[in-house]
Amino acid sequence: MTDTTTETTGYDATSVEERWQQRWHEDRLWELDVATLGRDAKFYNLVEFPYPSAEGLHVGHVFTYAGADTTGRYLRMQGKSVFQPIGFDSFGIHTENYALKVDKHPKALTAQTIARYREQLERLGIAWNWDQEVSTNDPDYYRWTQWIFVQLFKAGLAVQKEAPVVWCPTCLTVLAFEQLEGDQCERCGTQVEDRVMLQWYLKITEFADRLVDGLNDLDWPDVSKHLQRDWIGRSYGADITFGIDGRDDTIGVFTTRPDTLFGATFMALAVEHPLVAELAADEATAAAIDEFVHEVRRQRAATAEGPVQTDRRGVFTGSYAIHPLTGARLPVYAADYVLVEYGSGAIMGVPAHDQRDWDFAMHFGLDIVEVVDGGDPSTEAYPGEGPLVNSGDFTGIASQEGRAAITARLAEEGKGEAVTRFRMHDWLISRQRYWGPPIPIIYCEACGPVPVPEEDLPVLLPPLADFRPDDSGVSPLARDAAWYHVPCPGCGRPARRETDVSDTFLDSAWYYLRYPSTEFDDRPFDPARTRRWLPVASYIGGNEHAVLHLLYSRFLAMVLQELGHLHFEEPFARFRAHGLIVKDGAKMSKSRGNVVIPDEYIAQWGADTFRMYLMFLGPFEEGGDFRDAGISGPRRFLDRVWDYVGQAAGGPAGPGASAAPAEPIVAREALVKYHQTVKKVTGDLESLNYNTAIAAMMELLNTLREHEAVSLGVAEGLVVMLAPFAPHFAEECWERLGHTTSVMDAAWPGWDEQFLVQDRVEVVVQVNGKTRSRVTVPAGADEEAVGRAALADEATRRFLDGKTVRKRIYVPGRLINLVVG
Ligand code: ANZ
Ligand code: ZN
Repeated sequence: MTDTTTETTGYDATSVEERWQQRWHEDRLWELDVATLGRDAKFYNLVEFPYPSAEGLHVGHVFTYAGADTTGRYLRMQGKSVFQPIGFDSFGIHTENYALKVDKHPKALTAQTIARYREQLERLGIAWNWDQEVSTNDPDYYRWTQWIFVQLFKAGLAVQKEAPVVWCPTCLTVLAFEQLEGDQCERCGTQVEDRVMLQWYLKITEFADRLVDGLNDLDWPDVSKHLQRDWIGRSYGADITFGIDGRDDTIGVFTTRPDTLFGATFMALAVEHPLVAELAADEATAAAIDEFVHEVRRQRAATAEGPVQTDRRGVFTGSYAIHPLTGARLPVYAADYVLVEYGSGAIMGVPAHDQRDWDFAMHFGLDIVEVVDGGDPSTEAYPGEGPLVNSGDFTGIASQEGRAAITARLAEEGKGEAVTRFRMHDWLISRQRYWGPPIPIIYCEACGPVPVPEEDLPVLLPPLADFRPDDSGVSPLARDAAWYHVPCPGCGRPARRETDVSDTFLDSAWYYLRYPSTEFDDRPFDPARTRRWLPVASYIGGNEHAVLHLLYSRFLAMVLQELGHLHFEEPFARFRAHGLIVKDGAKMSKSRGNVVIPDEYIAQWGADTFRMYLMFLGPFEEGGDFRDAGISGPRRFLDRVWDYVGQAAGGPAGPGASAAPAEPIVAREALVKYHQTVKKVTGDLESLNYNTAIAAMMELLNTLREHEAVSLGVAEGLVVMLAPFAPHFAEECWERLGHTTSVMDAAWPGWDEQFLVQDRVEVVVQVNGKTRSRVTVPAGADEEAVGRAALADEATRRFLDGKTVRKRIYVPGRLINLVVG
C-alpha cells in the first residue's frame, strides 16, 4: 500500500501517540471551564458534526477536523480559551436508512456507531472538549428541539399547510419525484395522482429579506454567500391583475418588468394552475389540456435523465384575458415553461423583451410588440433598458423609471402593486418516518392542534420494534396506538398525537447553541453561557451545506433572537468551507473501491504523519489529491526533525523558544530563515494556509541541515510551530528538549525584524494557473531566479509531478505561473 523505504530513526509513532493521549487524558488537558472564563480570551471553534454512519470516519472528516484542530491549537497556544466541541447528528433518514440496510434497530445501531466514531476521533489526537458532547437523538437534546418547535408554533411561525404531492393510489403512498416513471409509479405502474397533504412548515420566508441582507456583513466565502442568495432568490417587481373576458375571476401575474406591460400580447398559466381546467372553452379543449398536462409531466420526468424536446409547448385554453391598462384581449395559454411554484404560477407574455416569451410567440404566431427601444424584436427578444415606446402615456420615459410609474398607475386603479418575491419556500419539516423527534403537537376535535406543554417535553420516541416506513403514507408511529392516544392538554378530552417526526435539519440547526450549556437540564441554552461563547468565532464545514444547514441555522437564530432568547441573529461570524480530497485524481466512492480508510494509514504511519500529510496536500479551502506515495514525505520530515531535536537537546543551551535563538555558532542565513519561517507560519495559520506553513518548516529544516546550524532555541521554536499540526510528536520532542509541561502551554515563538531581510518579496507560484505556493526571493530577482526558486520549493514541486515546465509567465515581484503539460 505504501512505500517502506523510509529511513526511520528512533521515532515510533504508535507508542509516542499512545503515551501522549494517555497523558492528555490524565492531565485533563482539554477540560475547559466553560462557565467562568473571561470574555476577551474566548474562541468558539466550531466544526460540522458528523452523522454516524456505517463506514466510520472518512478521510474527508479527518481532513476537516484536523484542519479545525490546527487553528484551535494554534489559538490556544496564542493564549485564547478555545472551545472546540464535537457531537453527533444521530437522528434522521441517513441513520435510519443504514439501519434498514443492515437490519438493525436504529437505536442500538446509533449507540454502536457513535462509540466507534468516538474511538476514531480520539485516535486522531484532536483537542475536543468531550465534556460538552451532544447527540441529537438523545432525549436530553431533542427535548429542546421540540421546545424550539413549540416556540415557533406559539409565535405563528410553525404552521400546517396543504402541500401538493404525488400520490400512488395503488401503493397508497406519497412518491418522491425520483420514484416516477413518466407519470406512473415506478413500483406498480399506476398512473399517479396529484394530492394535497397537510404538512408542517416553518415560515422561513418571513425572514427572507433579513437572510439576504445579513449576508453582507458576514466573513464567509463569496461562493457560499452566492449559493444562499441564489437559493433565497429575491426579485423586486409587481403583481398585476388581469381580468378574464366573460368571467368574474382574474389572473394574477408576477413580473420583474412592469415597464413592459404595454408589450404583453398573451398570458400563460402553469399546467397545474387551478384555472387551467376551468378556462377550457369546450370539451375538446379540456381534453387537449388534459393530454398536455400528462405530456408535460412525462417530459419533466424524462429531463431528469436527459433533455427531451417536444414541439408542443402549450395549449390555448380558448379564453381571453383583459389588459389592465389598454383593455386589449390577450389569449390565455397553458404553457410548460411556467412554473407552478414560483410567483403566482402565471405570467404575462412579453415576446419583444423576454426570450422564453419570444420563442413561445414565434411558435404560436402571436404578436410581438416592442415597448423598450434598443433591440430588434424580429430576430430575438431585447431584455435590456431604454426609452419606452408604444406605451401610451408612458412613452418616452426611461424603462427603469417606467417600472415605478406603471406600477403606481396600476396601484391607483387597484390593478397591481409593487412586491418582492422569493424563490425560496417555507421549510417543510414533516417526515413520515421513525428516527427523529416526534413533532410535539396533539390534535383535539375541540381545540385543534395544541402544542405539548413545555413541562411535558420531551415527547419520547416510542421504542417501536417495527420502525419500517410502509405504504400507508403515514409515519410508523401511527402503529403505536397506546402512544398516540392522549388526552388533550387543553380540555382533557380524548385526542391524538402528531405521528410525523421533524426533519433532521432541524436537529442540526441549533446544536451549536447547546454545546456550551450541556449540563443544564432546565433550559436549552443558558443566557450567561450563551453571551460568553456566542456567536461562533469560526465555523468550518462543507459548501454542500451552504444552502440548507447554514440557512436554517441562520433562520432559527433570527427567530430565537426575535423571541428574546438570543442576543445575536447571525450565529457564524466566520465560515470557511474546507476543500475536497480525491484519491489519485478520482472522486472517492465505494463502487470505485478507492476510499481511503484513515485507520489503516494511522496504524502504519501514525496520526501525526497522517494529519500532516492531509494538511500538506493542498490549500485547506481547496483540498487535494491523496496519493499513497506522498505520505512518506511528511513522515521523513518528522523523522528529520526528530534527529535535529536529538542533536539540539545534546548541544549547547539556547536562549529559549520565545527569545531570538542567537547563538553565534549558528549561521546568519539559518537565523534569517528561522525568523522568516516563524513569521510565515504564524501568518499562514491565521489564514488557514496550512500547506504553505508546512512547506516553510520543511525549508527551514533543509537550511538548518545545510548550515549544520544546531540550536536549542531554533529547535524549540520549530517544535512549538509543529504542535498544531503534529501534536503528539511535538509533545514528545518538547519533553526531549527538557520541558516538563505540555507544549500546548508553551509560548508561541516571535520573530525578530532585524533578521528579516527587508529587500525580499513574496511571489505567488501558480502551476497551470492555479495558486499552489509562495516563494520569497530578493526584490528585483529576475524571471530566471524566481523560476529557480519556484522549482526548489517543496509545495510547488508536488504539483509539478516531475513534469517539465513548458512555459513560464512572470509578473515581476508578484506572480509566476508555471505551465506544465
Ligand atoms: C414579464 C416580463 C417581461 C418578464 C420581460 C421578464 C422580462 P425572476 O427574475 O427570476 O424573479 N415569471 C414569473 N413567474 C413565473 C413562473 N411561475 N414561471 C416562469 N416564469 C415566471 O423572474 C421573474 C420573471 O420571470 C417575471 O417577469 C416573469 O416574466 C417570469 F421583458 O414578466 B417577466
Ligand atoms: Zn381539546
